[in-house]
Amino acid sequence: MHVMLLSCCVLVLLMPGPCFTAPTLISGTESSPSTQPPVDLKLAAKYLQKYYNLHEEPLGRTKRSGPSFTSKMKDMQIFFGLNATGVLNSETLEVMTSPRCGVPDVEEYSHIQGTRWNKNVITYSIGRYTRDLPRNTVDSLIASAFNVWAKASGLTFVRSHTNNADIMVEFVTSNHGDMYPFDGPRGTLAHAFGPGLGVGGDTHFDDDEHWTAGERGFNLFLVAAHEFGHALGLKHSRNPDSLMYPTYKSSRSANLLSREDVANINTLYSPVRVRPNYLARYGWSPWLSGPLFPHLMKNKCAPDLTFDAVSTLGDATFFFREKYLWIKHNEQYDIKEGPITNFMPKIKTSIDAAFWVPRRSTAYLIHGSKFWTVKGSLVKGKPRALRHFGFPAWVQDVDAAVHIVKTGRTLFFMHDVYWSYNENRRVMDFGYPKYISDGFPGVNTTIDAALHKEGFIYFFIGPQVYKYDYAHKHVVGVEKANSWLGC
Ligand code: NFH
Ligand code: CA
Ligand code: ZN
Ligand code: ZN
Repeated sequence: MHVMLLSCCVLVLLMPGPCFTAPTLISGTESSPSTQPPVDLKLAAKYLQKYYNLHEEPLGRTKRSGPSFTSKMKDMQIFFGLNATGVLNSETLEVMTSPRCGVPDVEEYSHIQGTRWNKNVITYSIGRYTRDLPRNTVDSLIASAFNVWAKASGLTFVRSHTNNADIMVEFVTSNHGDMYPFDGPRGTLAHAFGPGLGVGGDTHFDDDEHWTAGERGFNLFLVAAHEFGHALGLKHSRNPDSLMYPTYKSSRSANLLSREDVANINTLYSPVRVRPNYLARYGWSPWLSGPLFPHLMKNKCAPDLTFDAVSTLGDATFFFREKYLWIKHNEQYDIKEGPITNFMPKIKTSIDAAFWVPRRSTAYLIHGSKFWTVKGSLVKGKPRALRHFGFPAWVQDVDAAVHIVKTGRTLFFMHDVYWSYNENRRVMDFGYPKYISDGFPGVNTTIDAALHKEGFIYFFIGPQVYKYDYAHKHVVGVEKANSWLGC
């Protein structure tokens, strides 16, 4: 179970995202007094909407002048090192129509780094090879690419021949099992997932490219070095001299890394942060905050931390809060954390309630009137309607849910009432809803999350957890919710 769970955890935080070839031109019929053909202005507007958060005007029209358009245009020009005129010129248009990645620059570049590996020895393994080069050439180009980063940081890369190395290197084409199919020759050359469990760190090369060890085609060493930057947690750089610049350049100087690349890898893996559980012990610290600190990290030790949902999932306990997730493995001290989408890319929302049915090895994650099934480790298909459990139509969401193995029942909590669902017969028990205060004396408030463990139900209520003896029907203890996360 443990292993299965790990394999599900898909980390996409630093995924450069799928890239597309040149945007198609929208044929313009409108005439315009502007000196620019309207077709280009439309294209520019679309581009700025897509990558620079330019807002569309109502009725699907976007002003192609005005302060917002101009300033977004300037942002884009500054980013690409063009003259920041705010006006669409041929140079700007050329960049806009050249192929690029489908991730907004504002987001992609706004932070130097993302997550990091919490260790300095990182394993890699080469799975599927390309036929463009002999295997041992691939091996040595990949090793050299890792060496670029090893020389610049305190990191060590160790080759493994297993399929559970931190960084799995693979040559694949088009659809290859993640959500980012490759696009055939040219366009996107490769992509890598940021540090993390499962697919985290994995690096894929588009085998529809012609991979070489020299100047022709695409140089595997150069592309791999860029990808491994992502696999270590680096984002794109706006400096064309940086290896982490988003476009391929065959002519790179002998020292591949720019000063910025070196600074970024060392900021991310600075000695002070190499200590494991550093964050777990100290939580937020003023000198760690600010732009150098991964912005999505939540302070799990804030005294008033509450959870939306808590559930067992295999050998681990999952704590959901907004779009964030902490995972505590039962036998391990360290806690994995990150945006929910890092672990379950399909789930782009918060989770209201979650429960685990061990004999089906299945977790159910509820958001609003829908729920996802997580079987073993994978989020299955599309979300289904909560109605499926036999709720009356007026129940559009639930606050908490918990499955009790002994009785084969799942309890759903909503406001001050709860339902009991018979998982064996898959029907709602008769006589529900009942008042929570009747069924659970001592608990007389709305419940945020509930978890069943070793005969007790733990009710997460605000920043507290009530330990409830289910057999004897009374509260036996109260603790801080985040004491579960080692705070
Ligand atoms: C890439 N990337 O494929 C390119 N760029 O230059 N094609 C990036 C990799 C290079 C992965 O991490 C994708 O960022 C394309 C496009 C920098 C090694 C700029 C066309 C998207 C020739
Ligand atoms: Ca390609
Ligand atoms: Zn891929
Ligand atoms: Zn990249």
